[in-house]
Amino acid sequence: MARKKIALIGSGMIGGTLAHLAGLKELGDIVLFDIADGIPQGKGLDIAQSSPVEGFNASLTGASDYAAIEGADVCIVTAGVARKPGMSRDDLLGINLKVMEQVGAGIKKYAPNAFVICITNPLDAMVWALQKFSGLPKNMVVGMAGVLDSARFRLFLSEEFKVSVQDVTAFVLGGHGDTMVPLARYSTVAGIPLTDLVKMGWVTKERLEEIIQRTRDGGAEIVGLLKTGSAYYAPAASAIEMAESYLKDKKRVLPVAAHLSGQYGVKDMYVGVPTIIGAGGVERIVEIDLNKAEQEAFDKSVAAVAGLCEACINIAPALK
Ligand code: A3D
Repeated sequence: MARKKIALIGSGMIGGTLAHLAGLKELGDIVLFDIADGIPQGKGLDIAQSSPVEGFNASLTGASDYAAIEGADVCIVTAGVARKPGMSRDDLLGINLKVMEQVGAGIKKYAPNAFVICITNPLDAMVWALQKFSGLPKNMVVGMAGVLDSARFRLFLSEEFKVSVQDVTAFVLGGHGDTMVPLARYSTVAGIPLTDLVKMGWVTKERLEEIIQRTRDGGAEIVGLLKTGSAYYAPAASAIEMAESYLKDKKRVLPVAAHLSGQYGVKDMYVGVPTIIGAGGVERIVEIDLNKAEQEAFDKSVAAVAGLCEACINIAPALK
């Protein structure tokens, strides 16, 4: 069987890390793409030169022409700019929306059968626009955010409880970051819900709230430390987990920004929900009952995403 082909559109900090991880895990041959000519070629060559040492088999090439992504099985999109001081969220949205238009056209032309994972921010709006610009089936275009948000939550919980990260599961819904909705009664330590752990005296409600807030602010905490950029190791690892579930038909249950067509009462928007990712892309959206407080938090999150989509439509009316 021929190797799978993975196209990384955007070869910056996350793109380079994705290439390294995809190589180490032998997910397939890797094409790095970027408009900054030389960067994808240089990173590809550098990582390829690590393959004899690490002992993995994968070809890594770099390109600044979309023809190079032809026939890709997976495309992971990080192209765009990050917010710089003095730049409003709308400024960023306008710039990255144009990038999504170009990327969408490239994928439509050269990789129409790919499973597409968008990481570019503002995530929930960019993945929505990318699906429309590319015209790919909605179950084949997703956004990465929930895996990262829940990984951050799991890490902080494991540190709090002094248990292995492997025994902590977290359930998050909603938009990325600020409006993320962690569901304590579905997040567990070895199957014991956080709500029970509060009753058992493992953690107070107030301390749990602090951990949740740190998770929401997880991206900003890293930007504050790095000063010149945002997180890239954990975002890349999260997207690779999603790509692997698709490529190996693992049917992992993962929180992703998925297209909703009525689920959770939401129509034609991308919002973070639990999904099953397998060879059919998003094979199922897992719908759970929300209590009043959870529903309110989810509605607030959906309203924030809707606001971003409206802003996109104002810039590019064709998205309507
Ligand atoms: P960075 O290192 O700046 O890489 C972005 C790359 O995109 C650069 O190499 C650019 O040259 C390239 N690029 C710009 N415009 C285009 C274009 N039109 N076509 C092709 N390539 C282009 O950023 P990064 O890798 O650190 O982050 C990438 C994106 O991910 C940003 O939008 C971040 O805000 C976002 N991000 C999202 C999360 C989520 O959890 C959703 C987490 C971390 C970062």
